[in-house]
This record gives sequence, structure tokens and C-alpha cells, in this order.
Amino acid sequence: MSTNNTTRRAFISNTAKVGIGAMVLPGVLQSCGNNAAVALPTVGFQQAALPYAYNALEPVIDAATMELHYTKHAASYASNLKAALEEENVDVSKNTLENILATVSKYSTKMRNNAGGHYNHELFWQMMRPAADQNAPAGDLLAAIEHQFNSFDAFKSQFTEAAKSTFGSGWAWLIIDGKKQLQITSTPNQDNPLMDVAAVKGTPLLGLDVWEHAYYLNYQNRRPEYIEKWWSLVNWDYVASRYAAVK
Ligand code: MN3
Repeated sequence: MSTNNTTRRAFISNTAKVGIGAMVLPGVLQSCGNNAAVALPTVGFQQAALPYAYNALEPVIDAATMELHYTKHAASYASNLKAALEEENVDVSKNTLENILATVSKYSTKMRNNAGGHYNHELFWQMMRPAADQNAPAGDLLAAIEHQFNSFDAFKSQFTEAAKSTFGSGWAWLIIDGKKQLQITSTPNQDNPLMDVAAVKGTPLLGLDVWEHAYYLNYQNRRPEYIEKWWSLVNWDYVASRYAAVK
């Protein structure tokens, strides 16, 4: 980006396309784990409205899975997070979710699981949109992916492998690390790369939920098929808006 104004305009333009959750307070400083301070919209402590209808991602993700995932699984992370914040006397007016994640080793396992679970799902909904053929990133983000992974196809296969090989429940991620380099990583359970306990730290740009609850109704044990079809849902405009804010 050539100027701050251009950056800000592009950021606002991109975030405006992706719905409520991404539009909360752009510009709040966030640590990404390696002394970098970045401007990204913070994720609120409460569940934001789903940015599309339950059936909007069909046939890749069926409406029943979306409704269960959003109203039961993700909702319980949000409500358990609220309980943990109260139990551990966290003043939410003086903390961001991102700061709690960055210092999550100071808190309980309940906080770790539910702060992570809430954050991850709030991003996950924004990271998808109705399916499109030939779905791919463009512009600076595509250039960065090609620079780091040689090609978009090579990136996709490495990310797919990380998602397929995540043992049990967890997430695969594309992150930007403290050296402004793109990396693919995965985390167990509801951990994420913002956490001080993460083996590989950075700011999530794209994440894929590979918990069975995300796909079991439709795909049963066929996680690779879910991953393959999920690529058509990726909201590359949202991923690009995060990249633009952090790079
Ligand atoms: Mn989930």
C-alpha cells in the first residue's frame, strides 16, 4: 500500500463487505506474539450475528451443520467464555479478547478453551462465503502466497495436508508471523496462533475448523472431502483485509 490513507480506505472497503463481526473498532492495537503491533478489528466477547443464512454455504456445508455449529457449539464457547471472565475477574472494558489470548497461560484451562473457541469461530464465519468456482486470492495477498509457497496450488496442498493431518480436533491456519512471513500451522483443540502457549505464533489470516462437529453430519469420517470442498467457500476478500491490516 502506498499511503496510510490508501491502506485505511482499502481496509474499510474490505471490512465493509464482510459483515458485522469484522467492523468492530478497526485500529485497536493487537500483539501478534513477536513484538509486532498491528491494526486489526478486535473480536468482541459476544457472538456476532452470522453474516449469512444457515443454508448459504450449501451444498458444501449443509444448513443443519451450520445451525448446530453456530447456535450450539460456538454459542457454548461464547457463554463459557463469559462465565470464565466473571470467575477470573477479568474487566472486559479494559481487556480485548486478543490480549487475553496473548497471555492465556495466566488463566484457567476453561479460559483457554473458550476464549480460543470463541475467537476461532468468530473468524471462521467471516472466512467463508457462498461457494464460488475458481475461488482464489488476488493482488498483494496472492503475491505473498506465491512468494512464500511458490504457487497458490502449492499453498493449497500444504494447507490441506496440515488440516488432514491434524490429529483429533483442531484447526489449520495460514498466519503472518512476527517477521511478516506467511506460514501454515495447526493447533490442537481450540488453541490458536495468538496464544502465548502456541508452538508457532502469529496472526491468523485464514483458519479451518477440523473438529468433527464442523462436518460430521454430511461427511462422516471423510475429512479430506470436507477440506477439498471447503476451498470453494473461502472469503478471500476477508483474508486479504486481514493481510492488508497486518503486513
Ligand atoms: Mn467448530
